[in-house]
Amino acid sequence: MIHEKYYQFIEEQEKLIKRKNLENKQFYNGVYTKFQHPALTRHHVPLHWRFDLNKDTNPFFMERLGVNATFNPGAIYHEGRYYMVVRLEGVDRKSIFALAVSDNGVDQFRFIDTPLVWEDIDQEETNIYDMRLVKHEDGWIYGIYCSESKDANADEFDTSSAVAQAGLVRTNDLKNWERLPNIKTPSPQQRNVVLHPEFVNGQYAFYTRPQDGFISTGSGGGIAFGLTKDITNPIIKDEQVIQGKKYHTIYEVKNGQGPAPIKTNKGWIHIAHGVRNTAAGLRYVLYTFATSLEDPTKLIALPGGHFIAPYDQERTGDVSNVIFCNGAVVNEHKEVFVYYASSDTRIHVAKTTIDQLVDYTFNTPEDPCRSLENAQQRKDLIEKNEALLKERHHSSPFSDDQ
Ligand code: M1P
Repeated sequence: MIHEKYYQFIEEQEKLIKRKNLENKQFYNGVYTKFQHPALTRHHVPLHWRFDLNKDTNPFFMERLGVNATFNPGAIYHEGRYYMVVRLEGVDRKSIFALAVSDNGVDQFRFIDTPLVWEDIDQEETNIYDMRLVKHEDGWIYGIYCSESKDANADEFDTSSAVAQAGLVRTNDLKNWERLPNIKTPSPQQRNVVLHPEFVNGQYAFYTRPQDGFISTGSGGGIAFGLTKDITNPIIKDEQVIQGKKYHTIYEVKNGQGPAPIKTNKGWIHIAHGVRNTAAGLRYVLYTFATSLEDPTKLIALPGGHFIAPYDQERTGDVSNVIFCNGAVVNEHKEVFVYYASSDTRIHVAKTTIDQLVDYTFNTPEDPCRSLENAQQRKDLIEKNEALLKERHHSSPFSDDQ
């Protein structure tokens, strides 16, 4: 017999899932639109994924397999619908992947099917997270994710050191997934590995993030680029840093490629995360940069500062002061949906267009990286605007009508 509470809760959950997510008019920057509510939270997770519905075996209707957070989704626009492969973190700290879909990309995201599983080829793999979904020109949809294992070389008493590697799966229907071997690189640790959607010199191209430690990049760091001939045995021999970390920037501690770059007429636009240190700990924000269509290792634009940073309630959560993005999609109207998580807790969407993204990435001034030069940069803008305002002020009020 199904517990009566199920019917009560499912009604409430349906209201949440069907709620319209209107534009947040309090926020304006001309670059993208924010919305009033998160696009997806742990409260969207189906009840039968969390509760044993049977009153005989669960008389108190206890949540048997609780969900702590839903965040860092990979995303894809597929057959006219918006899909996310969500990092669903159980109360047991393990992250698993779950598919959610929406018809409009902004609201009414609904988890479907069951959490994703595939052939278990690596018994050491303990945790999986942060999938990038990439529709490659070879016809497959690839999922590249962080595959984390206990560090076998750590001392016996050290139960927290881990090794992060890049796991790889592929599908053509978002239902059946084929597990391919982990991507091998020269770096001892890898996170934020992303497949470039096109072949480069006839090879599969990846963005990597070489680093020495699990958290710290050490002597490594930066967003790097590497090639491999065989996706079924992916070995990257050389990693070339194409956009490195830099002193006194928003990516001074580390950075990482977000989703696969977006192709535009002016170049590949990348959404990445940058990390800096503060007295309150690490602060994660998003920024953009562009690489050349002819040579994807060549940086051609790097706007200064952040693109998306923690805002209002986004600032707090399990790991506060974090914005992270590993999913963005473009539809046939050239609208761009950036799916980002706040504070490792819930998922939001920011909506923009290819035109806005190009304008932002190519026309936002670079960070001169020295306060006096930054002051001069702003002074130049002010003086230019003052001259324009003065000119307008002195012209005839009827001049526009003549
Ligand atoms: O907690 C913030 C983020 O930390 C990691 O990011 P990075 O790989 O740059 O260190 C990831 O674990 C990410 O999942 C998490 O959101």
